[in-house]
Amino acid sequence: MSRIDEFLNGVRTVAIAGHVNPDGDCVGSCMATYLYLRDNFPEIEADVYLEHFKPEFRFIEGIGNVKSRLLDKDYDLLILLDISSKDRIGVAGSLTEKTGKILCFDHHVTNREQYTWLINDPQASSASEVVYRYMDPDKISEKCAEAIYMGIVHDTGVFQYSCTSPETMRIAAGLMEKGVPFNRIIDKTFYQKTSLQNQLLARTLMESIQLFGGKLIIGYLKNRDISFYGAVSTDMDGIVSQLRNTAGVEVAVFMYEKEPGVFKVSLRSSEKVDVSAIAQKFGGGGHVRAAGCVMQGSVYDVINNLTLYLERDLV
Ligand SMILES: [Mn+2]
Repeated sequence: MSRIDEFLNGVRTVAIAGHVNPDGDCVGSCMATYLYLRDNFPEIEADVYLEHFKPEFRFIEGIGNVKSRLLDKDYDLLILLDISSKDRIGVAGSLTEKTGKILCFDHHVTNREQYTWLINDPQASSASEVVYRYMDPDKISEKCAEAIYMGIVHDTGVFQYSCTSPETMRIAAGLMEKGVPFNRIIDKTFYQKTSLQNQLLARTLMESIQLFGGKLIIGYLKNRDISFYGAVSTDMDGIVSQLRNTAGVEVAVFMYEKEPGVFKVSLRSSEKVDVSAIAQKFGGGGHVRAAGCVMQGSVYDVINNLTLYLERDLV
């Protein structure tokens, strides 16, 4: 099947869900799918499930209808976006057990789940790009285009990361022709930081350490610092990319202690190292150049465990 439309035969109710800590691509692809259904299939009842997201994403049409708690309801079809693995679905996770048909659009090389339909392209810039290919361009409204554009902007770091392809640019051009306010989306949702985000970034950079002749950079925030600032996970978005921007760095690691002794670890690589392979060693996943996992212990335990694997690639 080549269009979302074809998956909707006989479908009256749809649940749409992304992953925990939803990022721009997750929110963008989920909302684009929701708006595509709302605009073109008004007879279908669709609910979107997402956890807490950045307030900057609130400009997206229809986002006020997002559900953060599971409704007591059965659905004919579950559409999953950008989720990589089932245990990252969050609030709507139990729907995978009781929904007859599941359609998943993704771009994670580590996604090996079994669904009714899994459309996964690890070469694609974003889940937003993958789901776009299954939409009829003539049926994409300007509001739907805004959501897709935001998703692509976020997962490509504004068309900068190596996942950006000529196809990505052609899609973005088509969305621009729909009239999306591209400069406002890029500025307000990607570059603009709150004062708190800037402080967390500054502190992390100040205290970061470099190993292996500067090829590895590690930044971290401990639980007590995060509570001191009253920060939540989205306040730390983008820190790992800034670490990676350091001259000479091949791999950047950012970790924050989400509860005592438990770190959420983000990995980015510039050219050589496959960080998804390293994240998988610790039960995580992601992409070749951007991946993540959860690790236990002190900051130094985490660093020791990671450098064990990174040493081979960086020395
Ligand atoms: Mn994504």
